[in-house]
Amino acid sequence: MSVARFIVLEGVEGAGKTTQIRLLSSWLDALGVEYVTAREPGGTEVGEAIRGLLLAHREEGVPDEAELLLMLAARAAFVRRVVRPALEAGRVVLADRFDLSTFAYQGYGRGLDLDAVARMNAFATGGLRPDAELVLDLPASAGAARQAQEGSEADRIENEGTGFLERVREGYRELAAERADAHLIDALDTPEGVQRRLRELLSGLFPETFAVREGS
Ligand code: T5A
Repeated sequence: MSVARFIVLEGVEGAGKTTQIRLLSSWLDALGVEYVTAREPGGTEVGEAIRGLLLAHREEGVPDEAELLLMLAARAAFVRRVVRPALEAGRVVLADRFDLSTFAYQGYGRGLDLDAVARMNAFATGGLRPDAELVLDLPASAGAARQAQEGSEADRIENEGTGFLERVREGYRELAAERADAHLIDALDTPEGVQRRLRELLSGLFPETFAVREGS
């Protein structure tokens, strides 16, 4: 039986996705599980170039439809160049965002039609779905406060403000309630507490993948 799994971390800005992927990587190293990590938009040469286009500040702004199509163009490359090859090689993929971000940001945040987003997303992914979507949930203002404390400069999407990001958060909560593979996790806990919860969840869902390998 293949132990390859496609695991996605989701949530608003500053929810702790990067932090948790780093901690999950240490866990997988200790278990002797082979994995790759990647972020979206990004993860490939073309995806990183699109990320630069999307997150830079633009005087003219970016029409919502153009934003959606660019996110999906990056995803098409990500699926074909990173996710499918890794899964076929029997590796775990730990992704920082995937299609739930598109539903939450471009659907709930920007107000684009969710059915249209779903159709175009299915074309971009070729129907590939994550095995688990771990949604780190916290008020958008708390995520923004973490980022402010970090001192990082806000990108174009973060600059949309807390009203936009609260719609995104509500979107995540609704989507997580609808999707069987999505799990809502309280991200206000400490990084260690969140990590403990994620490990428990993954070990329970996929015991054959997240178990100690012989020789490790
Ligand atoms: N986007 C993306 C779309 O609109 N549509 C799409 O389809 C896709 C794929 C990507 C942007 O693109 C948008 C969404 C985004 O706007 P990004 O940089 O990948 O941008 O996403 P961000 O969420 O902005 O990434 P961040 O790195 O800022 O947030 P993280 O990864 O969630 O948070 P992290 O781990 O970097 O932590 C942030 C700070 O909080 C601290 C950390 O030390 C750090 O300082 N922290 C905690 N503090 C207290 N308690 C905890 N539990 C903490 N966990 C972390």
